[in-house]
Parts: sequence; C-alpha cells; structure tokens
Amino acid sequence: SKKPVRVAVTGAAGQIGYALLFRIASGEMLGKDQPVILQLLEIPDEKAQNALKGVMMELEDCAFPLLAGMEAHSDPMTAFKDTDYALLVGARPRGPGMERADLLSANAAIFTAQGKALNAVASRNVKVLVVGNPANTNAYIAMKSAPDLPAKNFTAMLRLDHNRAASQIAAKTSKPVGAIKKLTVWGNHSPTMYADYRFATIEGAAVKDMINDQVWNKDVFLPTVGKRGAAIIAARGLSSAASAANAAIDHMRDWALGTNGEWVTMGIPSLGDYEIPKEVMYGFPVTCENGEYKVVQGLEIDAFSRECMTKTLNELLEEKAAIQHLL
Ligand code: NAX
Repeated sequence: SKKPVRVAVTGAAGQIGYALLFRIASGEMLGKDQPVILQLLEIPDEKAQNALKGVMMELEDCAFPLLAGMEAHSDPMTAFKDTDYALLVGARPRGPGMERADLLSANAAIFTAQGKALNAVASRNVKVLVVGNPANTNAYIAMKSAPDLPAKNFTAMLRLDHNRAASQIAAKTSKPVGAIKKLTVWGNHSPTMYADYRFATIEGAAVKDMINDQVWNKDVFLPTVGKRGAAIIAARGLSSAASAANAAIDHMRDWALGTNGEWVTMGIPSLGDYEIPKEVMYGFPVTCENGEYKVVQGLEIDAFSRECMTKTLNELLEEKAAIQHLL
C-alpha cells in the first residue's frame, strides 16, 4: 500500500474545517488508496484547542482506514513540518467596525508567519491552497514569505465561484451540472470575479448559443454568482461552509490527481498570460496533469471580458498595494 502523505489544515476547528477533515480522511481528496496524516493547526486559545480535540475525537470515531495519524498544533512551525499539502483555511474574519485595511493587515500578519513556516519546514513540493479570506491576497502574501519554495506551489480558492457558476448555468439551461465543460472564473475571489461561459459547452453544444442573452449574463448571472456568498449568509445566518469545503476538496483532488484534459479554475500566481501582470494571484482556467497545473492558452478576450478582467485585477492590485509594506 502507499506511503502516507502529510496534510496540514489550519482553522481546523472552524466551520469549514468540520466539513472538510472527514472528507480528506475518507480519501475523497487524494484517493481511496492514499493514507493521510492530518496535521491540524488552531490558534493557541484554550477554547479553540479544546474544540480541535473534540473534532479529533470524532475523526477517531469514524475509524477511517486511510487515517494513518493525526496531530494537534498551535504553532505553524510544527504544524507544517514535512507537509505535502497545506490547506490554509483559518483567517481573521472582519469584526464589527473593522476597516478593510485593518482586515488586510491582520491577515497579512497570519499569512506572513504561515508562509515563513512553510518555507522553513514543509516538503519542498508542498501544494498550498489558501481558502481564508481575502484568499487571493493571503495566498500572495504566503507565497512572497516563502522564497525558497516554488511560487507555483501557492494557490487560492476560486473553485467555489466556479462551482457556483456551473450550478447557475445548469439551472438556466436545464442541463445536468456535470455535463458543463470549459467554464472558468477569472480574477479575485470576491464579487468582482468574472465568471466566463463564452467557451463552455454542454454535450458538445456552445452554452453561449444555448443562453444567447447578454442581459442575463450581465444583470443576472454575474451578480448572482458574485453575491452568492452574501445570499448564503442572509439565508443561513452563517457563511458557506460545506460548499466551501467541497470546493477545497475539488481543487486539491484535481491538482494532485489530474483533470483528464478538462478545465477547472484555480487562483495561481500569474505567469503573464492574458495580460495579467506576473505574480498576481488570479483565477485562470487550467488543466492539471501529473501534479502540475497548466493555464489554458489561446482564448480570445473580447471587450466586455477585458473590462471585467481588468476590474477584478485592479481590486487585486489595490489589495496588494495595501499590504506591500508588510512583506
Ligand atoms: P470559522 O470562523 O468557523 O473558522 C475559522 C477558524 O480558524 C477558527 O476556528 C479560528 O480559531 C481559526 N483561526 C483563525 N486564525 C488562525 C490562525 N492564525 N491559525 C490557525 N487557525 C486560525 O470560519 P470558516 O467559516 O471556517 O471560514 C474560514 C475562512 O474561509 C474565512 O476566512 C472565510 O472568509 C473563508 N471562506 C473562503 C471561501 C473561498 O471561496 N475562498 C468561501 C468560504 C469562506 O467564506
């Protein structure tokens, strides 16, 4: 049987953690033949550490055959030791009266420390997914704080936006969601993201022709996908958790095990494709093979798309400018 791999998860006692850890331990992320060791990080606070112990008791009680080990940590320098995968979920949420700049700098402190710890102790091939918001900028900060690791190993989660876009298109076209191919979401994980179905197909037919309604695209589809997180908070009283955990599983599984030529969306450090400046952590259409992602090339960017892509890029550049002095 395979040698266990190490999977670090931060914010492990939070809502997303609770929807995520059991699925990782059951083999849904890395395969039903891949044993895992969970290295769980929470803040040192006693309540959080106790809650983490409780989650670990439940993980034990699942008797998952693939769960080869489990550790609780309060320091990223031990939590990330030799880790092959790191899911950075824990982040500082926006408190009452907190300005956007305060939120960015509180998270910059967390993600510089975690990036440095990954740099110091993680596997040199570690695959990092940042979920904690602002996800793209946090991933950028972690990447910049880990100069000895390949920049391409740092990614941000756009997959929830991608899956949300797919479900809206399935509803609009009355087609099965699993039949939608070649969809993507460009840019920031925020309401400025640009979900783009211009290239999408269902059973070989172009989604664009099936919908053929630019007003729906602009006035219904994009705002619905962009504001879906807020709609879930309004309905549930809590932010998306199971769907976010599901997207994290999808992102890591596809990156590690491949997509068989199909497109998925990942937030990755730009290599300059599609005129997105290098290193900006931006959502792109990618395919994955042998543990590596590759940006889909040669897509035509029309005027409306360029406008949307620039708007979400500008937001990312502003976030980057706001934290640059902290790096
Ligand atoms: P919770 O508040 O339920 O859990 C977060 C957990 O992280 C808490 O237990 C907290 O103690 C821990 N934590 C905070 N700082 C930490 C640190 N420095 N090291 C280790 N642990 C730390 O939030 P939850 O609903 O689980 O959401 C987690 C994050 O995901 C939030 O930042 C949220 O905004 C973000 N999201 C990102 C999404 C995306 O698509 N990228 C979608 C869902 C979600 O909103």
